Amino acid sequence: MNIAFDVSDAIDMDITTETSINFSHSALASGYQFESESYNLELVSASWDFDGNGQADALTDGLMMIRYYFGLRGESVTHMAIASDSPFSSDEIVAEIEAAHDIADIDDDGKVEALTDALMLLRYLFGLEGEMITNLAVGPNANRSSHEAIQAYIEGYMPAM
Ligand SMILES: [Ca+2]
Ligand SMILES: [Ca+2]
Repeated sequence: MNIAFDVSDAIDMDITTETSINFSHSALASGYQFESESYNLELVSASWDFDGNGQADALTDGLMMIRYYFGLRGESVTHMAIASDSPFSSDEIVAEIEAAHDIADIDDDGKVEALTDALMLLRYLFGLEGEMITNLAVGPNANRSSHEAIQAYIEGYMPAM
């Protein structure tokens, strides 16, 4: 079972790093007992702002993501693509891209790829809209394929203003 949680904007992720998920029953079939174990959910903030300068931009964050998913590593990912006001080192930025892997499957086909997910993010960050984002870039097995859904998904992980 997969459960998606939306974390309230009122939560300061610098202070709150985890929360307990508790389970209780509302109905019990006769002859059965309910047993539950609480789950500690780690809160991880994620956005497309890999270089941490407060904005997600095409020629920095978007370009670095597509390079990473083309298989580049280390400074080949970040060369000439880090925002001048980024507080992060090259290694830290690559770690941020890796940490965002869980959100990076934009078309929800089970894998993150340069010419689908990363390309759509890059197009969005260049300011394209609608089908201009998704044209020939949605994987054949995508579970998220409409340009409306994909644009909304990308917007959901834009860094907070
Ligand atoms: Ca950025
Ligand atoms: Ca994908």
